[in-house]
Amino acid sequence: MFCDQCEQTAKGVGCTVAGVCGKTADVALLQDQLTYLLRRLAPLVEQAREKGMNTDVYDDFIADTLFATLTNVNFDAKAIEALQTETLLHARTLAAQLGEVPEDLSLSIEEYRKQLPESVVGMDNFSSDADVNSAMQILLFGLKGLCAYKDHAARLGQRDKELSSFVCKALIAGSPWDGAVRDLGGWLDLVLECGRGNLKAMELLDAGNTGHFGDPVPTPVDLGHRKGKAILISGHDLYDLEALLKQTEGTGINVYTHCEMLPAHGYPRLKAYPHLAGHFGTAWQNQQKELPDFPGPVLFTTNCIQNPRAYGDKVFTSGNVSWPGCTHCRERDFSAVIEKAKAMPGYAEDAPGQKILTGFGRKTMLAAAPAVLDAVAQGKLRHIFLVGGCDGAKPARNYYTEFVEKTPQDTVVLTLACGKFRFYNKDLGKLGDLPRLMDCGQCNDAYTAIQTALALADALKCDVNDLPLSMVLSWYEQKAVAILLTLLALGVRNIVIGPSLPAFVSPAILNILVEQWGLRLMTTPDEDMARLLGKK
Ligand code: FSO
Ligand code: SF4
Repeated sequence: MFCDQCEQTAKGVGCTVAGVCGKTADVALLQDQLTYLLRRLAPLVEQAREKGMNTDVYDDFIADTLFATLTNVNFDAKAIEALQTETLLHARTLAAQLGEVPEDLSLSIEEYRKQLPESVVGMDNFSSDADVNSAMQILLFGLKGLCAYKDHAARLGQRDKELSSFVCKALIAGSPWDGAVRDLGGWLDLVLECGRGNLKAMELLDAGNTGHFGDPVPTPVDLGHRKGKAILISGHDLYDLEALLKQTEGTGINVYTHCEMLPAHGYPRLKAYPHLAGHFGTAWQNQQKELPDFPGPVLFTTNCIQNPRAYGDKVFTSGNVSWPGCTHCRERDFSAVIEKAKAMPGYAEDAPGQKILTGFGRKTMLAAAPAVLDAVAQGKLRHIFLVGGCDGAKPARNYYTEFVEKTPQDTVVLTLACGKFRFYNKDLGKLGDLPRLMDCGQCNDAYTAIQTALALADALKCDVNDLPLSMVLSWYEQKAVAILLTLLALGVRNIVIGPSLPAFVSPAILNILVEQWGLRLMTTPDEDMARLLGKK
């Protein structure tokens, strides 16, 4: 196997024996084959689109299936094999509808696998040019992140033809079905197009989430618990959470959020359920330590799942997530989770805990923009930091805790995604009426931060890079890659990233990112803070 798609890749180079994440070599190969099969399907979908056929089913399938290859999503060989078979069947059906009978599509899935080229493995040898290869990897990993958001948006009824067409175009690029010849510049153009596409995907998801669940409002969330049976829900799928809340209504079971589900508490339609009781635990990488203490079942709706070795019997999955041996819930039927909750002890006593705030969504942030501008004009607000992104296991990520702790009193911190768990329960106080720490939501809510920054720049009639605003980002998996590409495509400069640089970025491409975008690897909180505040 060869996989270098996430930040914890072995030795900072690539996982070759087994994934640090727990992915086996068998599953890694099946996922690479699946990506190849999606590349095979993509040109057929494009042809169908050009002929005016409705391709929604295939477009949704592609995004959903590529999502299954993201880090910490699907570890189940059987589930990936089933997706391979489905992809081949889709390609066969579509080819027939288009009046084609390509030889390869008449093969069985077992025969198809046997005739695949060696370069299928890990995308590490798609091109002999190291920089082109790097750009191809950046494109694929950014595309995976984009597809995760596109998939969530489609579940909420939000689709965009142009975006679906880009996904196919990006899958075809560099595949045997690609007629184009590109130099490095051509590949980098596609990479930036992926960033723009991801902005669209996040916009669709924002429209889907706010259209269905209402606009998030600042909401206190209890880190304690209530007496009674309990279910913990993790991942990013708010639609699954709503279904679980409906199905547990009147049962006496309380529902608690975990990790990236925390911002769900800010959505009016979700917080209206009185049994959405609170939040349990911190970021994904602590789950093996924390989840055994939860007295009920745990439902994973998206990444990040880890090997539930000591508590697999109480772990349930939905959507794209799968772990061998854990019960998978289909069609949002969570009756198995509910039965498990009834059989488990739950909490014996009420134990209210610390209250933290979430829900600083797009509308709330945009409504606060005049107050922010006023505070800037009066010299009361010196700087805005966006400190967000993914959390992870590396001790170097303490940087983010320290950075936030060291932000001066005349600055505010916006945050999003699971990286916030490094400091989410810190009381940073207030600046005027504004809390100094504002949680804008999940990783996809980078859209909120972007819209807020653009609105501030618009009001001040300046470039977004001239705002007193800095982005200090942490990355782990492919959604973070997609968000970074979006920021680069928008021309956002001087972003600080950490804890380490992606293994799949070649020195020459890194040089371009540094020269043209001023991208920097984090140093120390003190040094970066001083530089970002213009003191150095
Ligand atoms: Fe985190 Fe995992 Fe949301 Fe990621 S839980 S690491 S960027 O999946 O998506 O922030
Ligand atoms: Fe390794 Fe990350 Fe790939 Fe898992 S997803 S195999 S940890 S590079």
